Amino acid sequence: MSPSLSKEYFKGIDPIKFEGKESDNPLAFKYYNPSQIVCGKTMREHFKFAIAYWHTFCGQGSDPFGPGTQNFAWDKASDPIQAAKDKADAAFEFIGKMGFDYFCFHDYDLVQEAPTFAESEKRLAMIVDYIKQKKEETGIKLLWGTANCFSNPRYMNGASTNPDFNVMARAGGQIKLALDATIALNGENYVFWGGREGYMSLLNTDMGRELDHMGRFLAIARDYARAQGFKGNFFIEPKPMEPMKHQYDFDSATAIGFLKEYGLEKDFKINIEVNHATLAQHTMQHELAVAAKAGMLGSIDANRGDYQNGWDTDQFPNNIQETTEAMLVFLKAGGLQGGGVNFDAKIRRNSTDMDDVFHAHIGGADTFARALLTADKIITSSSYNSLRDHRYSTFDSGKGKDFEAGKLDLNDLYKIAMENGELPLQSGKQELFENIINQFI
Ligand code: XUL
Ligand code: CO
Repeated sequence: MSPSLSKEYFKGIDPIKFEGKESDNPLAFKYYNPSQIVCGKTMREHFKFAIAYWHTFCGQGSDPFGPGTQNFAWDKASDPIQAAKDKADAAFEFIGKMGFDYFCFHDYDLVQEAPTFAESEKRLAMIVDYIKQKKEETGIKLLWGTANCFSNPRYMNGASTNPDFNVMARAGGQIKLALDATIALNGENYVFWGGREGYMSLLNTDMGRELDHMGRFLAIARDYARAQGFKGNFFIEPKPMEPMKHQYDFDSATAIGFLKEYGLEKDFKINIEVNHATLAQHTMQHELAVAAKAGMLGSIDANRGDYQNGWDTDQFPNNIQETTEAMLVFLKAGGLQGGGVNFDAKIRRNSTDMDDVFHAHIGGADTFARALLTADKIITSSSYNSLRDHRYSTFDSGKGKDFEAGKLDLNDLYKIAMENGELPLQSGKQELFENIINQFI
């Protein structure tokens, strides 16, 4: 069946439009107005919202206590290629109706992995051709591709860090094909999430050797993609744990240190996920600030955790306060380098109506839009920036300025300390800063 003759899966749902915050239409954006300019760019350009193929079109809602609850109309064909085409039809219909421009995928989200590697390669080539046509028809683009090197039992001891060379080589073969697919689909970026790159027990693990293998593996993956003409960014997506007890890409700071140690910092940036940040005992804004400081703020996987549960619940974003604080860092950094905001989030197991996934993405987009508008107002019409700058004003002139310019040594500090005597306390004014955020929400 040619893409243009495909059937409608989300019947009765029209394209989602911006209607403003007075609208009572649940299937309309209240804050996300794609063409509205904020801080010099349209919201559409700031965010580059993307749909995560795995959650929205593959995730059936199973949990450790029961099977999936979703009954996807595109998941009926017994032939894997037909099933993959049906899923692509549903995906492009959904993305188009949301008015988003991008999607993200793992290789085996697009089509089911085959019993042999050779057959998997054929299946991927077929579905990539089909999706290429869908992209051309709709103008929808690929934000990033990746490889699922964590679900298949062969990767239970890791992929690029597997102690068995042959398993590592298999991961290399798989990532070559995922890079080929990403390049064929004009992907703007490529992600590495090291789901099983880490350990369950340090007792049976040679951590130094595994890290060296991972560094070498990422370098040859980059070299391959560059040789094929790929100009986009590579992203590392940090996560501290789950599924492993300890994952090597623990958080932004750890991943940046790793990239610098292995000479990968020119090609790689960071893809920061909210729920991964909170699992690492950080806030999202902390992770964004760390990546921005290193010039490596690449992309965002948008979702949220649960305050009471300590695992990766991947809920849709809805916390305006937290997202506003994240958008303050985002705007200060000048936005994302090459990436976008990918909804790596899933509806709850008991959300089983066809419209639930629309409510979820509308809510996520509105949360980011409202937070961006609020952060912009805080920056342009409050004392927030000047209050923060004022805390550092002693470095703007005199000896403080000399220190920043590298002109003072420790003896100079000793002399200044002697001359100054005891110093008055300077308040951090945290509560005032917190009140400014609330005032503008
Ligand atoms: C897992 C996760 C992944 C990556 C891509 O927690 O976030 O879906 O985003 O492999
Ligand atoms: Co993610």
